[in-house]
Amino acid sequence: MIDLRSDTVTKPTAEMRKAAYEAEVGDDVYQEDPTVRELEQTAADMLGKEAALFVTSGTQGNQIAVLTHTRKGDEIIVEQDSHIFNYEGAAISAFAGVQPRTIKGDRGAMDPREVESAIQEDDVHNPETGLICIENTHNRAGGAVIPLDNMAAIHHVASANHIPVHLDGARLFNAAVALGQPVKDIAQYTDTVQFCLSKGLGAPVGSIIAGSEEFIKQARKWRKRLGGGLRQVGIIAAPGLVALRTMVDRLAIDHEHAKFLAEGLGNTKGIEVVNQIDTNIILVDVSERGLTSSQFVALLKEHGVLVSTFGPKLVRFVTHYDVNKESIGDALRIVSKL
Ligand code: TLP
Repeated sequence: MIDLRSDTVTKPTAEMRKAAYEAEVGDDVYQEDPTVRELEQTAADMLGKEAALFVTSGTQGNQIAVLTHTRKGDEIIVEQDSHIFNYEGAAISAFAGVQPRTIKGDRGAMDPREVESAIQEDDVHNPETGLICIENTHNRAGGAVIPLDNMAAIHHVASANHIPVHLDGARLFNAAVALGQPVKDIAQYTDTVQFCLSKGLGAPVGSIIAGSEEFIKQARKWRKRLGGGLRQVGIIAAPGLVALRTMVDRLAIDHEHAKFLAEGLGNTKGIEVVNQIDTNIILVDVSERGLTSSQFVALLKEHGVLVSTFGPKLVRFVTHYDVNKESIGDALRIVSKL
């Protein structure tokens, strides 16, 4: 099987498995796991934030951020196609008790003027705007990199209105590599950040959230309330450290592979690549031949290629380090034959 469903499918490297085996551990609820502490400090330094917290998943990280920043009855501004709004089981409403106000972005980037006008006025009838969320790279926009000037402008509007900005940076390192800038340069326009260790970076489990010391203190409490206070968790933090030390620069290879794959798919009759390839995600419209995305996905699966549906007409291909150029060439030959 050539698995192009997601970069979440990557398996830990030999170095990660060795690091897990050798990890020094302690009880992390007592903050006594040295490996977790090292991971959190390393991540905080990379992001230019005061503190960081290791959490079980990207979803848990985003939800802890929403819970920590907001109060029940608040409204939060999210991009219409964002992961937080579309793919987290309405957790913002189920857990934090906030309602979303959506803005349609351009390749995932919200217009700062629209963000400004979506901020609620102080009135007895209105919810309070408690948080503004940005997603970089933007998944449903096909791995689009949100430009730094856009993030700066939104952050400016947010600060002027005393509203925090949270970044869903599940694929933040893909954005940084595509921009050729350190993650710090992106994180500077946010109050808090979530990034995933278990996507393109290849670690088996976990995400990081980062922000001020005070934010992380409150976030730690929310993590515990949600049952996410883990014990000798250095075992899974150790591969995360290896991911940050060894897997960042190579994301550029995944981006090259995505361009190569998109070019081949674009030259295939009946398939239209609908996104600009900034990073590792390709979205194709398969409707021209009268196929639904589910039929297309099933057909490819029968022939050894795994991809995922992204709506009735759209199919998503994601490149990652477990799929080399040769396998991508094989996948292209299978698609064009079919
Ligand atoms: N995305 C997954 C699916 O949930 C769609 C994928 O395969 O792309 N933010 C963004 C932008 C994400 O893409 C994801 C995962 C998450 C958050 C959640 O991360 P996890 O899966 O660790 O909870």
